[in-house]
Amino acid sequence: MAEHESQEFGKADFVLLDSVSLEEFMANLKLRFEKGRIYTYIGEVVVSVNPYRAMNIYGRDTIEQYKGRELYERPPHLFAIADAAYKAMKRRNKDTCIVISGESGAGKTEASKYIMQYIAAITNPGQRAEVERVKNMLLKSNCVLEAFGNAKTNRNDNSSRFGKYMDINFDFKGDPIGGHINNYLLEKSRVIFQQEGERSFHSFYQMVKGGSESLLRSLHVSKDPTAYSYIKVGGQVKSSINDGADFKAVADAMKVIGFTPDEIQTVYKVLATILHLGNLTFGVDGDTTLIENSKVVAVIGVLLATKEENVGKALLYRTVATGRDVIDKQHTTQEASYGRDALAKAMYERMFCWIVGRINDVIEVKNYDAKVHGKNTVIGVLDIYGFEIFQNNSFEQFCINYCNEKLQQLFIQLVLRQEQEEYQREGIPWKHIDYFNNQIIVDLVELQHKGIFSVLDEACMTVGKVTDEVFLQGLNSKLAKHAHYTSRKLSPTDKSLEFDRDFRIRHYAGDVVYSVVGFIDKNKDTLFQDFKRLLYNRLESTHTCYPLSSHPSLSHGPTAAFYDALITTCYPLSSRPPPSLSHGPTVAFYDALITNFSSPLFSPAPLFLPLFSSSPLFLSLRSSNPVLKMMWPEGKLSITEVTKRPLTAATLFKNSMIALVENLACKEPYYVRCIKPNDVKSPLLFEYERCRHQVEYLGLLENVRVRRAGFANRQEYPRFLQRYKMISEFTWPNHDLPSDKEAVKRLVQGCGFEHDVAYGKTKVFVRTPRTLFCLEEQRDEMVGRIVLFLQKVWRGTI
Ligand code: AOV
Ligand code: MG
Repeated sequence: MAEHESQEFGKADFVLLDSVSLEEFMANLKLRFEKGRIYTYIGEVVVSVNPYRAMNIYGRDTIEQYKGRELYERPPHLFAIADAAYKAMKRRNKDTCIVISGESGAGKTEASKYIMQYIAAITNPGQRAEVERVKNMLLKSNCVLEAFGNAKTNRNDNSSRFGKYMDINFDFKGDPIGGHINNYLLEKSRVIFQQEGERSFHSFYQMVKGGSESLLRSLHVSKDPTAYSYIKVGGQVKSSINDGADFKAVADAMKVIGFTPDEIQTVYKVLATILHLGNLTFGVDGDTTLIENSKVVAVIGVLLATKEENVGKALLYRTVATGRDVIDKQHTTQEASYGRDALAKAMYERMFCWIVGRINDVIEVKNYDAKVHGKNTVIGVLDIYGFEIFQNNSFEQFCINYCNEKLQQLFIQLVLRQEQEEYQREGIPWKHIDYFNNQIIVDLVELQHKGIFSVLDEACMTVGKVTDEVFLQGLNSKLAKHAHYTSRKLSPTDKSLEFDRDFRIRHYAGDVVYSVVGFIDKNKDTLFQDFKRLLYNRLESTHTCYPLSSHPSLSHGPTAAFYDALITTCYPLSSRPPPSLSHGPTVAFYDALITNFSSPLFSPAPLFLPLFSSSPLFLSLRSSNPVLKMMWPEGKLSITEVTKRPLTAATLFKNSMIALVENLACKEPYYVRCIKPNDVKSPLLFEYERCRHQVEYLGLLENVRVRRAGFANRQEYPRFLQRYKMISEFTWPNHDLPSDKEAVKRLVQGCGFEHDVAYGKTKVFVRTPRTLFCLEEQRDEMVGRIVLFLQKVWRGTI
């Protein structure tokens, strides 16, 4: 018997509630959670409550039960939604996506993994080797990405600190043939800082705990994570996770995916470099800033395959242009620390993106000819960082919470739109249901000129000293009247706004107080981290152009001798131009210079050292490690790309979110709405208020209402017949009416449900759940009678 008849476990679909009220909804959710039924439907949406315990519902036998079945035939499950998305894609050749949302710790990442496992398990019945390979890669990539992109936070021991959207491509047979991962804004500030009780990314602890002695010796890393300041800021080096075992699992997964030994070694070197960087301290001797623990510098030099003095210079000096001269200016200790941290963050972020890129190289669809095999279709799985509120909320939380606003907006649009479209398509009238539309908050953040991101970008472009306070003033003057924005200045008596630096956003999921400190820096990030671009722009602007192609020594491209001549003669470039470049170097010349910068033939003259030495790029470009160089690919950029003004972190994030939403909107969406039952990770505790709040802000009640105001259930005619044909003499075992639609009409008439049913073009719509109950009851009864009858026939008693 399908589970939805059993009252013991509550209603399997919220649309079947006797009346739609918050109380009834909550009572059903609570009952089901307590009975170990963590999934419940709202039509085709799965509501999931994190069980915080291992559930025996994901095994091979369960998978078999869901394979190819319809949603309502089995108890609610992620597998059913995965199957529905898969079937829709296969039957109708449609791209689908599964959007998993919910706050931090609600169970999104776990859900996304079960969904992928299910898809992998039900595909490739023919055991084709190439498909098996792809499936294996897709599954293995999770483990690698979690190691480098997840961390323990105060909300979740395995919190995703990056957003992930994964496309799985299928061939005409419905077997996975490849995929692609898009990653969104990694919370790189975690590399250097963690709040009390939190950890840095798992990868660091995994290496320190799980790395072999010889590996650690070669990296000069000790086995004690508390020896490294960057990863002990939060005071938590242990977690519920077994770091040592995970280290091996991740190393194996990387091998399987196809990372070479050199690549894996380089990853360890980058991790070790970051650990060492964190231990560097700066002091002063008279006027000189110096590194107090110079042995560490030597170690970093070795790890990065560059000279010790390059590292030292990069950390202690920066280049300043005074008029036409270029000089080395020493950092203050504060500036040096800032630069060190920026380098550590940039190195980690680059490495993470490079890892994603390498995985994509391996899983991308190869050798698929759409002309021969037909269109390859896609199921996208979105698992992003959930809404979060911490003790201190900064730029990262702001971006994460904005991202959740965007997804909520998409849910509102698609769930309503889908419903609307279905009624229209089927020729059934539609009634409007009220709901809270969070578009106003999305606009507050992203609107051109008026939105918070625009105000932030504007503040970052301001000439002169830009401070976070300037940004806050901008917000206060532009948004003073906005219903979802306030700040300490605007609401001085508000107790939740403790400090002058605070502003508060009323998000769809709750109020969050953000500290403005660090916004400017984090947003500008892309503006200043790339010192190579700075070099380019500055040199270009101080020199006139010379047509490089006509230069005799360059007719076959720049030679080693050319560079030699350049280096020796052009210092100082502006005051004494080399004769062969009497009109000054051209743009193309600089292009060539930069492109060839990592060439072994090229050794930068003193002029260039300080220019590059303030850049993180300097280290990698000068490094002779080819894997490291791949993580810093700007050397390959053309001049137009290099000279373009870099976008800010906020703008990049906003653009990536807009693109993501557009991509999801053109696919057929399936939703998983995750709920976190308590804050203490207990499998027993259903904190009523906490859950009620989530149900409210997720708009679940409205979802039920929309679903019910129209029709609680809809089924295609043949499917409906197949399930209920035994309850009418006109339809069992077969009907002789002109169409299935006519047969369904006849069946419904016979049961007396006509008033509660509407007939669409391809589907029958059932308004109230009670009708469905009755149908199910009658079906059960008839099935029972038929079985009895057949048994008698077999026994020969009839
Ligand atoms: P999240 O992805 O939604 O948070 P996770 O999927 O990482 O949350 O879940 C948090 C923890 O809850 C997991 O590590 C498990 O211990 C437990 N859990 C979740 N779902 C299940 C399940 N189906 N069965 C058993 N345990 C589960 V965040 O990434 O922080 O937004 O950013
Ligand atoms: Mg997650």
